Order: sequence, then structure tokens, then C-alpha cells
Amino acid sequence: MYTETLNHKLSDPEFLLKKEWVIRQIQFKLRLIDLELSAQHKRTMIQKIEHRIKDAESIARKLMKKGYKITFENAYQKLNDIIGVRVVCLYRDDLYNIADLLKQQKDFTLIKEKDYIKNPKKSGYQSLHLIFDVPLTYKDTVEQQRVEIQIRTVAMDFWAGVDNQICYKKNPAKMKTAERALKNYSTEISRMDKQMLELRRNAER
Ligand code: 0O2
Repeated sequence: MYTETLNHKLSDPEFLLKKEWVIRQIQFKLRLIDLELSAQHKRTMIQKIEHRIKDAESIARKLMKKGYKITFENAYQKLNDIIGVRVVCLYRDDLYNIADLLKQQKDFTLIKEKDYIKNPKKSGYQSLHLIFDVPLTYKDTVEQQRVEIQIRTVAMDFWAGVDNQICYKKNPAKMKTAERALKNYSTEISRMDKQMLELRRNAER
């Protein structure tokens, strides 16, 4: 019932159009950042950009998990990731370069930064999360739109994809073995990321 009302509001054409507009703005910025960094470092920087608008069911689940009533207002005020953009690159130093350039954008306001690479989650999840307010200007009004940008390496993305399918948000009782294995693989992936970076740095010498 709550989810139905939420679903109705989330499928409002104006709501969706605004979210699409913000996603395009971010994609555009990321392409410029990619051009700048790729030219500077003489190699392709961004491997992949993905995006999604969180659906009503996922919003409702997250609001409940955080202890909030399932309302459109709470979704707007309490959740940072109704709009999510993911950037994937090859090396871990690149992702910090991309993040630095994103943070320099005058029109983006950084709300929160969560470095799950320096401090991986208990599950082993690694990524850099930047939460921004992005202005949407229409006629004489400016409306801030909250966005979460996840930046990670290909290896981190591989790990998160497998975790998503096997463990994340699944029944914890059944997951013990897979969780343990994934935690170990997360350490392996971190080691491999560092080795790949070392390999590139040696090749650049
Ligand atoms: P989905 O399916 O991506 O929509 P905040 O309120 O911003 O401080 P938040 O959003 O409650 O914090 O939590 P957090 O831990 O920063 O996670 C945000 C997103 O990171 C998640 O969104 C996932 O996309 C990803 N994530 C976090 N932990 C894990 C993990 O252990 N495994 C995987 N595979 N992904 C993870 P959602 O809404 O949970 O999911």
C-alpha cells in the first residue's frame, strides 16, 4: 500500500525527467573529466559509466531498514542515492583523480564522502562514494538534486557484482560460507589492484 503510493509518485513524468536531467549532467561532467585525465595521462581513464534511479521497492526497503516511515518525503529527505551513478576505472590512483576533479566542480556541492577503499565494509565491499547536491535550474528556480556517485576499479566492480548476486541483501543465515569466501576475495582483489598499479607504474618509468 505504502509502496504503491510511492511507486505512483516515483513514476511521475516530471519527477523522472528531473532525475534523467541530473544523470545527463553528471555523465557530461564525467566525459569532460575523462577527456582531461586521458589526455594528461595518455591512456583511457574511465572504463564504464552506469546509472540507475532507485525503484519504489528498493526505496521502501531502505527506509524501513533505516527506521523511517515509507513516504515520498522521507525518500527525498533521508536517502542520498535515489539517483546513483557508478564510474569504473582500471587503477586505484585513477579513481581518486576522478574524485578530485568531481569535487572541484563549482556547481556540485559535496555533502558526504565515504571511502570504503581505505575502510572496506565488513562484507569486504570497496568503493569510493561521493554524495553531491547538483543544481537543476529551470526558469527562475534552482532545485538541488541529491546524487550518489560510486567510483571503483574493475576488480572492485567485479567483486561487488558477484556479492550483489550471491550475498548482499540475501538471507544472512544461508550466506555464512559465501560471505567468508567473498571477504577473502575482497582482500585478494585489493592486493591485485595494488599489484596492477605497481605494474603500470613500472611500465611508465
Ligand atoms: P542498491 O541496490 O545499489 O540500490 P548513507 O545513507 O548514504 O550514509 P547508505 O546508502 O545507507 O548510506 O549505505 P552505504 O553502505 O553507503 O551503501 C550505499 C550503496 O553502496 C548500496 O546501495 C550499494 O549499492 C553499495 N553497497 C554498500 N555495501 C555493499 C555491500 O556489502 N555489497 C555490495 N555489493 N554493495 C554494497 P543500496 O541502496 O544498499 O543498494
